[in-house]
Amino acid sequence: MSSTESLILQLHEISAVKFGNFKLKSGISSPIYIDLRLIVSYPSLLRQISHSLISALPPQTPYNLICGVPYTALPIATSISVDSSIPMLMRRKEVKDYGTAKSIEGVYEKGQVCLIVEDLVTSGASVLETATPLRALGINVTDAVVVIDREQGGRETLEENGIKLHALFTLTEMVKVLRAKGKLEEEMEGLVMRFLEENKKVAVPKVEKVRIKSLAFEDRAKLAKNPTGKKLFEVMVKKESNLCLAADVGTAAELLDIAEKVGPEICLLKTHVDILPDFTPDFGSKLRAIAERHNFLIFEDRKFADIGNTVTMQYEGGIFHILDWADIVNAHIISGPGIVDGLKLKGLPRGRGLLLLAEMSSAGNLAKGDYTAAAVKIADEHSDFVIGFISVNPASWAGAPVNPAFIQATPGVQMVKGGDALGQQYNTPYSVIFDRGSDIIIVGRGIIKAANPAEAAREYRLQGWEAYMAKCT
Ligand code: S5P
Repeated sequence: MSSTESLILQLHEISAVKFGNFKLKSGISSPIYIDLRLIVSYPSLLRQISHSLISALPPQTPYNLICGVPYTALPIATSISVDSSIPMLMRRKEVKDYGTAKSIEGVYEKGQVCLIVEDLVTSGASVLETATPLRALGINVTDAVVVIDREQGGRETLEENGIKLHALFTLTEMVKVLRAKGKLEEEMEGLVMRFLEENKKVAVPKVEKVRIKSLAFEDRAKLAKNPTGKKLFEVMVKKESNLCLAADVGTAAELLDIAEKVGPEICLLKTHVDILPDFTPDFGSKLRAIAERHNFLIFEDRKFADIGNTVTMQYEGGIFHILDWADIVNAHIISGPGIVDGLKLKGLPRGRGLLLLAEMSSAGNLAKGDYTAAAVKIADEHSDFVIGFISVNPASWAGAPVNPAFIQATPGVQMVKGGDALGQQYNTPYSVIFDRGSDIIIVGRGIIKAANPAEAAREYRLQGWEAYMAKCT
């Protein structure tokens, strides 16, 4: 019996592979269920798997670091590291909002090569989620080794991202071995093979979608009609940053302080000026001086929503004089295109830009479908003033492709998917930029609540930029 056959039989023996009728997390029913977390209870099997994984690598495979995809592959990576005396790195799935807020733990130098270890590869997304922060730190990732390849596009997606996949066996091979060894009835084998075939087809369009190469920000800057839109693209390229800080702090003094600290990492700083109890008329000029020093733009998140005539007054008047200091403001389109005409009347002569709220990040919001499509239509009609959208999943927008001169900026971003107690919903920088097709990540509490906001901002910038780079190659 080959060592692969023996491994497959042992996995079946300990019920890490089961056949029957299982409801998967995604809601679909599956005749096969794989749970390799169980191997931590069988040390000799764990050791055997680690040895086999290393043997599965071609002899010339370069690596001097090992990193397991959290969580199932962590013990496997640890076992390989201990066995081969090659140091390991650990990726945090959730980045703490206290302490150092690092996403990679361990000692490394730029230019080292890290082998990624994973238990099961389906689309390849989880391997990429581990490769991205490593690459952002200057660590090379060229190879990944896995126990089981589900053959659902993972190999191809990883190949396109410069990662060669080495698998101990495919799911099909595993099913064939179990059938040959009498562990599986013919009928169940048929069910499983049919399920795999059908799910292969389901997975393909998703993989195709992420393959569309995005136009670089440099090229999109040339398409922008609005001077602020153009400048924002240029700042992003110059600073290698697609990070917007949502500076929702308690006072104007704190805001100016965090702007100074985080300034080098961001392309855009977003304010809610009406939450600052110590606002004074010189706030705008103070913030602009910091923005000039660190080369970022200012976005007042005023979310105008009234009729055209009213918003002209709200934009330039009152206590805040937003028009005087904010490069960019935003507006809901609930009141119709007149709101854009009103804001444009004041903003365009000053070279300002406008973002339209096409989608929102909060649970149960009504900005979807026809509403989102209406925002795109209004933007097209005012592309001299509108510079883009607040959006959540622009890759899913139906209909004609959105003009690449428009910038997509997405709130609801933290290192871990989740939410807050009041309906906010978070996605990771990678999924926002790479999967959901946005350009800018808007991050508030992920940065301002961190013990070291500048360091946290740097981590968000690196992850956001790496995901953008991955989209362009
Ligand atoms: O749909 C939206 C639109 C915006 S502009 N959802 C949002 O959360 N925002 C803003 O983004 C929100 O007002 C806040 O300033 C920021 C998100 O902050 P965080 O602390 O949840 O990251």
